[in-house]
Amino acid sequence: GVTKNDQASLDPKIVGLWEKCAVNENDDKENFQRSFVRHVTTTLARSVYNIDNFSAYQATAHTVRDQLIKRWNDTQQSHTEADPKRVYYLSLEFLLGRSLDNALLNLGLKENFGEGVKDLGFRMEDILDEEVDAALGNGGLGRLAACYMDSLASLDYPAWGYGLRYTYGIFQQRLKDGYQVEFPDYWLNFDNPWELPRLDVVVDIQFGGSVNKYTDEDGRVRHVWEGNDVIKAVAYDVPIPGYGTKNCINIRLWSSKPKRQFDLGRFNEGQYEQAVQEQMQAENITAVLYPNDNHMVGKELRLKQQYFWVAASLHDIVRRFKKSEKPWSKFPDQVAIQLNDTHPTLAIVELQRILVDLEGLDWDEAWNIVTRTFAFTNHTILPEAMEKWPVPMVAYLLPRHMQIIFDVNLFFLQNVEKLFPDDRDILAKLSIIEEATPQFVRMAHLAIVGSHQVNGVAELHSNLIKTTIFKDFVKFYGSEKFTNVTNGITPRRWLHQANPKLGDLITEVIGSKDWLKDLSSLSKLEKFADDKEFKKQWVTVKRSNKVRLAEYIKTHTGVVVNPNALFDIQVKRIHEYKRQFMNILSVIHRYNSLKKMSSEERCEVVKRVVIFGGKAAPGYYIAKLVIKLINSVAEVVNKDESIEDTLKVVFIPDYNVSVAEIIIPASDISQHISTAGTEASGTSNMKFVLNGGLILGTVDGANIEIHEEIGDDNIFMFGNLADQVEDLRHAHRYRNVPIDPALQEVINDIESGHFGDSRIFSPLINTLTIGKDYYLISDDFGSYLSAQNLVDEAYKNQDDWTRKSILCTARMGKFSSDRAIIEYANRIWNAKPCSA
Ligand code: T68
Repeated sequence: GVTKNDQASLDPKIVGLWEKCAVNENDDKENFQRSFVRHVTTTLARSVYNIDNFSAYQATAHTVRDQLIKRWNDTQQSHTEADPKRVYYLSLEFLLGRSLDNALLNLGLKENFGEGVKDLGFRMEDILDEEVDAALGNGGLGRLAACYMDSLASLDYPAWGYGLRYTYGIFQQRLKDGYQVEFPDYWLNFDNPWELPRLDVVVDIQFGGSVNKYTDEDGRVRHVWEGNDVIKAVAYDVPIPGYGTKNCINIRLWSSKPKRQFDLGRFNEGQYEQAVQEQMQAENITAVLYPNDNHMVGKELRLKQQYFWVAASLHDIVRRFKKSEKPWSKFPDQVAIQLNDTHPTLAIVELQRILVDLEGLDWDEAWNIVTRTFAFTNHTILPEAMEKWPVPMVAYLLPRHMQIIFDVNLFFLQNVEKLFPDDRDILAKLSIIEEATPQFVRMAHLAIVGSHQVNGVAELHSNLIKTTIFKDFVKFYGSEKFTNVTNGITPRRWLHQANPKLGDLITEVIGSKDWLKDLSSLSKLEKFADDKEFKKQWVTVKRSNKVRLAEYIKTHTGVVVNPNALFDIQVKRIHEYKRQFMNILSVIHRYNSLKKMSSEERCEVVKRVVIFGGKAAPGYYIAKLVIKLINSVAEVVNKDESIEDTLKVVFIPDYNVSVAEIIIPASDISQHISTAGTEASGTSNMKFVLNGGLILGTVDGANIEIHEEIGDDNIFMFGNLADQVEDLRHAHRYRNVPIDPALQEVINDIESGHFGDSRIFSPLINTLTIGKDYYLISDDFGSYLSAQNLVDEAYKNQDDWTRKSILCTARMGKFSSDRAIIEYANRIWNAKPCSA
């Protein structure tokens, strides 16, 4: 039938109005100001004589929002008409950060609007600073999803993201006595101009209940799942504008609402509390983001989140496909679904259920459609991060899905048996079900079996998944099913927006802004690496970014740092495998060396500011102790006048996307020092180098490919290699490996009480001494210290350092998320751009 929309678009009067409206009316200064004032008076209902920075932010944001909505509408309309193959990126996390600056830059409005607000008595920086981050993610995985959305939009792919609209994002971190304390991130406190509520797009999601069987007219056994609990999913759309295109894509975030407001019967009986309870339970589902990265927590509510999200998204995707009236066999030609880690793996089961139970397809026909639709990205090989759900929990919440999983497993293992007759061992290893008490569903196995491609996120990582955790799957499927797509980052946010001065300098010297669309054109900078005048400008930019960070540090920690010192930065989630512990231990070593020096000797040393930042999962005791140790060391070092200002230690609280935008452009050295083989890729490493910072890193993740691109002279690599890790761990377990002597000295120093009551830190020290040093800090400590010395030496030659810095930026073309998205589109999704 004809929908409301179709009728409207047929009316020539409305078409005429729409076309007028589709013309940009707010893009010059005067139009912007008109819109600004209109939003202050109508949207905000405030007096124009009483506007503070926050209102100015809101009015500016609403003006930009109007533009976004127009582009969003045009893009979606043109996709509906062209009906191309669509890409759906399913991610439980989208770590978007702030939107205003990004939208202004991507839409090309920043200059005019900047002048517009200046005229009205505001500074654009102050306005931008009013925005709260959208922090619906933990770290790398969530930020990667956000970078990929920027690239999908900028490259005109017909793509949508699907996620959850958490009421509380990642917690806010504050420090009390050097300890992390968590505060709720109630980011929706004020209105959120970057979302479009679609209160009419609602999907009923059921849980629990039972499965009934019946035989249909054709004599086939059919299943009907009757849930006993229904919750509504309401859509909120977040427009994502591309750079240098009118294309604007969508992230659809689902929010849970109770099916009924509350139980009127109970209410009338005077049971007010129980009546409201149902509502609260429903709203619970999307209340909070789980704050663990690289760690599985088997909470029932988390499984409910996953199914709620996946079921609502698939309902939407299937509905859109059905509008085209194409046969089901065409589904994989119209739809590609990318699973961001195993979190959305139930989507595989849900699609099979829709096709078999609701649409009446044969099992095999349906399964063929399913496996041609999905592809799966793995982000870690850490065993504690592997998702597995107890079979009883899945069976209770999703009884029909549990049956389907058992059937998928049965047919899969029958095929395995055909290829490897009499090999009981490989059946147990490949099974989707782990045979323990209780049984578990291994989500990664389900994701592999239900997808046509599986990818890792950097070369080393993609090789490791083929030789370690998934090696038996390679035996069965062959290695073609497994591939690599090295991660990337968007140069729009991470250079153009975060480092405008460097962006302008680059544009000026290479004579165009092409690099924003084609990052490989940064190679044009190479020939200026020895240009005296250019180097001077390069240094000036870095210096001003360091001043900006020094001011931020002063405001947020009270510590005064010298912008002429070497800024040495490690910012990322606090995790044992990332080894912030090793970093702070080396800081203690440095401090002790400085104390032993004469003041003449100290004159010769390179001054350092060692900067840390990052959140620890609230339940991760050891990670929280690392934060405490860093702060205890900082307290002693920073007030020790005897070392003058040769060393300062800073812990920046509440590291998030917008803080990263200040920190990253200011680095001289950043540290990416995970135990080899543990960091799947890392993406901040790319951001630092793109901004002309050098890396001190291990031979791990994307560090290896960065090294390949920028060359030996421009990176400091150290430590044991991934293929040595197993033997080293074995040695720690079964032999008494002596601790590195320099490390032992540092341990003694902590134990002497130099940094406060040493008993606090003994659980941490124990990870090295009686805990088998699982992350091999002792094994890498010597080469780490040597690499640190090389950094100091290199920094003394400022001119050569600047040359290295320029070459770093010049050679980072590969790490654009545009390159990564084109690889996904060509090698995995078979999707083509479709511009509005
Ligand atoms: C990260 N993973 C990888 N996980 O650690 C990092 N996990 O090497 C890689 O660069 C990045 O993914 C992008 O590929 C994560 O960030 C999580 O945040 C996470 C969240 C929930 C559950 C498990």
